[in-house]
Amino acid sequence: MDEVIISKAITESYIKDLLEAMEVDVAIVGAGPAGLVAAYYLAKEKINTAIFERKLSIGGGIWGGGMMFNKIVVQDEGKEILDEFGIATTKYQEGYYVAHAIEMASALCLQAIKAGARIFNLVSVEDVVIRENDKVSGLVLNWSPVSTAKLHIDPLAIKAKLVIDATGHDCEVCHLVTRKIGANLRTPTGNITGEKPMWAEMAEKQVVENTKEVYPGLIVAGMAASAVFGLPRMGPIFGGMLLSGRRAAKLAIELLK
Ligand code: 48H
Repeated sequence: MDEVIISKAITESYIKDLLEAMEVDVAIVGAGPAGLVAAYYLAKEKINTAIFERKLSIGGGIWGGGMMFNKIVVQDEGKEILDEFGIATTKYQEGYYVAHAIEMASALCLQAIKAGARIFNLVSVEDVVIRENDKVSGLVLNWSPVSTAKLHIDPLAIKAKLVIDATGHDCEVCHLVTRKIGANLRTPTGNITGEKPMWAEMAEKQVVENTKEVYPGLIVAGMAASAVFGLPRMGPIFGGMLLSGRRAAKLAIELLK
């Protein structure tokens, strides 16, 4: 075995993927449950999709389950998506199913990749590109360790016809937009409203309803939608995240037409 051949194989194949992701149909920020499910449904429809994830690991908040008990609860509608991904569930009682967090994180990731989505881990989105009549038209990327190490290194940019903010509680892309261009989001105040206290049933319903295009070219999904629209939080039930991811993909497909 030749070390240089191994190194060239890694470098060339990574650069090929990155070049192919520089002009995509949909760029998703965050590889938690909402982002991964959105990527799967988009890629399944042959839509050129890339996910950028800050962390080394893929799966966002799935791994820790509820308070580090690595189990996830879903309702009937959420279970349908887990079934489609081939993730085992056990019925706890009518309308409540339990999945293993590690199986869920792994399977969502695997199925998104197998459907054709490209996932770039260790890449942070630090800004957006806004063009064409104030439309979000791309993302500004940097290696995650650049900010950790406080290095002064300029980023690179990609173009995307649509961006999905699936960054969880922090709704980072929406924050970037409001910071750069003011309170112009399609929310009642134009601003980020902030999450409300826990109310699982209401939160699960509303997060799906509020998976929307919140600014031209920018869809918000998952916990980011809860934060942006001021919805209650749901705790460790994940059906809403899966359904929100699927709705974001459906909305993106309609907008791309
Ligand atoms: C690149 C970024 C950036 C950035 C963040 O937190 P997540 O799991 O998000 P969701 O919405 O798919 O799922 C939320 C769920 O995990 C959860 O927290 C629930 C249900 N809480 C309920 C409650 O009551 O608390 O994943 C978001 C991902 C993470 O992996 C981040 O590292 C990543 O986005 N991310 N990636 N660039 N700027 N910001």
